[in-house]
Amino acid sequence: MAGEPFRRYAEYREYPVAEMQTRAREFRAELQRRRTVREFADRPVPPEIIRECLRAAVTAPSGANKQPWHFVVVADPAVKRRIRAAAEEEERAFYRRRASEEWLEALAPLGTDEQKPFLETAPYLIAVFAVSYGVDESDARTKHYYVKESVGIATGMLITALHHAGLATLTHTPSPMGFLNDILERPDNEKPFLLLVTGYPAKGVQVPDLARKPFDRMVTFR
Ligand code: IYR
Repeated sequence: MAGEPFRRYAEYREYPVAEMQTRAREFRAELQRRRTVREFADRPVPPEIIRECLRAAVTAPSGANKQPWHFVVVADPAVKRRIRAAAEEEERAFYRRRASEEWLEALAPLGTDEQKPFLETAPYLIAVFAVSYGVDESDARTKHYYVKESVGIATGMLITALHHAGLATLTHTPSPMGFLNDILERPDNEKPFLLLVTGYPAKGVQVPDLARKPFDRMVTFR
């Protein structure tokens, strides 16, 4: 069968069990400190940090290794301003008309509303696109598989990488987000997945005092 040649997985590392335990615990503690914030400082973040975190994200596993994602890093204030204006327009409709009572009630503890100043304050907006199909050299469409799962995994890895680097994020999903294709000039096969607002948290930022569900209700061992 034709295909990619195989090679030895030489970069794999096994750790002694005690070290695995320490690594697992320390990583868990590190992730436990992650909180979504909705207010960002306007302090600049070196672009190399964002680049490194994206390099981590694109190592994600994906359906048939199609890597069906595209990330657009927006730092240009004029582009951020356009994104904010378009997002706030959709959000106004959401909060005033589209959202059900139940949905608004579910959001109440988060204190969200139609104002999205962070879309201009934060130094970076990372627009994540799910690439629903590929296009080959002769302009024919090629299939992608498990696109949402793949992009979700890559986005999770990106959030983790940014947090590990010491940055805060907000997963923002204005709905619908078609305006991102227009503003960022992305083709029709790329569907906006979410906007990851990234930067330092605002000084003294407050977060809702939310509880995580009890672990044993979320995980079953048998
Ligand atoms: N997209 C809106 C509403 C919103 C929806 C969910 I589900 C959230 O977890 C948070 C917000 C907004 O960004 O305000």
